Amino acid sequence: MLETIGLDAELGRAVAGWAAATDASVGRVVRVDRGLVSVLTEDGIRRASVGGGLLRLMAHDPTEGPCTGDWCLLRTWPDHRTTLERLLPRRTVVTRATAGRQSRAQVLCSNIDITALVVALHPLPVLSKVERLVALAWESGARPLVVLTKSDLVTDADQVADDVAAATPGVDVAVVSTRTGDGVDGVRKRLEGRLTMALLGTSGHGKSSLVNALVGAETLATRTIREDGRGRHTSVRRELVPLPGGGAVIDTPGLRGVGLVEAELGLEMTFGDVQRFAALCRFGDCAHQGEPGCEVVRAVQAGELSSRRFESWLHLQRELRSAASRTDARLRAERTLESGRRIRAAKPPRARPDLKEPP
Ligand SMILES: Nc1nc2c(ncn2[C@@H]2O[C@H](COP(=O)(O)OP(=O)(O)O)[C@@H](O)[C@H]2O)c(=O)[nH]1
Ligand SMILES: [Mg+2]
Ligand SMILES: [Zn+2]
Repeated sequence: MLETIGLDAELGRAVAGWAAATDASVGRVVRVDRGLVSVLTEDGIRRASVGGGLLRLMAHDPTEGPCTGDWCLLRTWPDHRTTLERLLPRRTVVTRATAGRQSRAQVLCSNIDITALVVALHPLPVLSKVERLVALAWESGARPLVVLTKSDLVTDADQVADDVAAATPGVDVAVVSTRTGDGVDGVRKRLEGRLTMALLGTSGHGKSSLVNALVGAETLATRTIREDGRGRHTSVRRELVPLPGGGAVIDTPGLRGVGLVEAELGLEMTFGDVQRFAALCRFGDCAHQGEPGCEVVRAVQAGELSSRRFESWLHLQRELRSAASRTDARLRAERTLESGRRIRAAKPPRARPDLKEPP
């Protein structure tokens, strides 16, 4: 069972020694509700609380805590309680900056092979928003895929798909309608090889409907009706759903504003063309606001670069810079606290649990 959602020889080796020595079992986190974690194991879903060692790591760094998609080790105690003891090293992570003034990364889900950016064809997609999502997706380490949904509502789906493909070089673009079923098989095919796909995007664009179409059943609530009778679409949890033919999808709640953290690589992948012009500006710190010898502005004026793309890139860059400065401020504050603390107690070195050496 776990093989069909990505448990492979490498992961198997990583857990073998430890699991045998401690009688632990392996599983994959399908959902986290506050402290309680639902884990898919060979014996079905088990509910576990987070073990003490892991809690201590989390106190230091919340990203060490379990998230949907994590491979983990569970132990069952004589009183039948189950605890989640360790997380296996994450191969990929989707993160976002947390809301609020501190820009600390929050891990949304892990061990993703494909990040699907789900964008409805109707109303017409805003290209700068798609670019922004794609930048986030590259950062995760997973392969991005743009899924354009609701193709039944428009007549020019292929034209829009071409525009999106032009704005996201090197990224696969799929067109689907969950209403007619068009294109759903194409998305399912991309999960061959027992891959895991996370669905990202703003709510209302059809993520949960796509999960249902892929599974072929009503798995997740696509609709809740509010008291006042107005329809509202919600999916409040990040939930990993195994597909009948192998592979898994993770539905995520709508991302209101996707914050970018350390997305330098994502910018590079998404705006490589703009960055190549920028590298040729006369001044290294050119702000591309009319400085002499600015290659970016020249390219826009010469029609070699669209001004829409230039604006979109500028906007993302500014956002990155301010996120980085917030992180710097937080790190400075933490360092001050830390040096105060060191006077009282020397901190033990922080080590990641080494899975190869059984305790
Ligand atoms: N016409 C049409 N409507 C769709 C399609 N996919 C989803 N919808 C509708 O769009 C709304 C939001 O869908 P949902 O899957 O809940 O979006 P989510 O918030 O991204 O999970 C619902 O009313 C769906 O019925 C589609 O392919 N075609
Ligand atoms: Mg949903
Ligand atoms: Zn410039």
